[in-house]
Amino acid sequence: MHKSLKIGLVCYPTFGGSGIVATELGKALAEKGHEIHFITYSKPVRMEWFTKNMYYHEVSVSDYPLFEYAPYELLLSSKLVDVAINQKLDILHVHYAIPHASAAFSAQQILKTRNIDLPFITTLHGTDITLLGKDKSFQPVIEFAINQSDSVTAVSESLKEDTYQFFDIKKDIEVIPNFIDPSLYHFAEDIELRAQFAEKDEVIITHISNFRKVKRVDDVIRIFEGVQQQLSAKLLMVGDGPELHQVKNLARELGISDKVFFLGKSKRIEQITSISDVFLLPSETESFGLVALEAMASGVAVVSSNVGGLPEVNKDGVTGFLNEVGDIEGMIASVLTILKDKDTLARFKTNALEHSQKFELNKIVPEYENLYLSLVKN
Ligand code: GMT
Repeated sequence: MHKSLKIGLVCYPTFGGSGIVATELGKALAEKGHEIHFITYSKPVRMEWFTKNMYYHEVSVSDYPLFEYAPYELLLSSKLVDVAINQKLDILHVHYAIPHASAAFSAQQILKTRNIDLPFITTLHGTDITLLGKDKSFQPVIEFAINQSDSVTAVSESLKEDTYQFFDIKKDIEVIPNFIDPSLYHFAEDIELRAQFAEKDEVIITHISNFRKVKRVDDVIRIFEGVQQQLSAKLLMVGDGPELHQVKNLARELGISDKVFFLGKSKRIEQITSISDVFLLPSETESFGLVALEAMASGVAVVSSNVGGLPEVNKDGVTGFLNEVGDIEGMIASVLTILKDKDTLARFKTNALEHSQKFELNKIVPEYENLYLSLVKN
């Protein structure tokens, strides 16, 4: 039995993949007997009301007339100091570099003046490097905070390479991929739910995201438009975000809105993936694509772009297909190939499920645990 640790976890508590990874990691570690302290501005969406060994500390962002923008990073650093002292944290693990890594560094320095040594790990998730991080307005601070971290992990080989390319990084970056809890996805197909959207002989195509530009949700609609000309199909669009309004209009303009269901945000995406045949993820950039892995764990074939970490998750011609970003015609052809007959679809679905097993929680969580143990002094 490993030493049980008191671990502070910092993340974005919303529907984004980094917050989901952090929350699922916290749950798995709590289950293994570690004490987990989430420190963030609201309760992580996947955190249950009360789970043994799991605690939540809110960073309250107060209004003060002088501030046009509340200084979240300072408030977070102060909270980290407070939680580290009062809960006697052994280690801090921050998910998403901006602004969590620099807040952790500043908390670490403050704690040093009180003779407390608190190592911190930064996990890079994607847009903190590929979109925001390399922006000149963040770059110097992010580079510094990554280099000051006691350990740095990235969620794919591709993100690791991008980080070395965009920044002057002096540290080794360890790749620890996203993971899934397989027990969540062994969910029998919900026949009644399926019947709400599609006839027996129709296929269901699904997309789940935060509907940001980077997800290219327009492409999802256009791909579906091409597919439904060839066979009877329905499209489920799950999530919410800045592009939602525009993409609903596009479905109307293309005359397919009766075949497209916009379902909003969902905490239980496994119910939706359990009734899906093909998952679409045509993103502009994607460091890993957790949502594609979640779909695969439900036995859903994936058609995605070939960027970032997606080729590490979706195996071309095996678990689905990879096409160039923006290659709508190519993606239509890929979906049609998967759906060409029942046996082909079944083969892709089985392969997707099998490949997802490489990323099961019991294989990945010990990698984080070993990293913590290597940094914590007795
Ligand atoms: O995909 C998003 O826009 C959300 C973002 C996040 O940080 O919450 O997701 C990133 O982290 C996930 C978890 O590591 C990865 O699976 C996603 O691929 C990555 N998104 C991008 O790189 C665009």
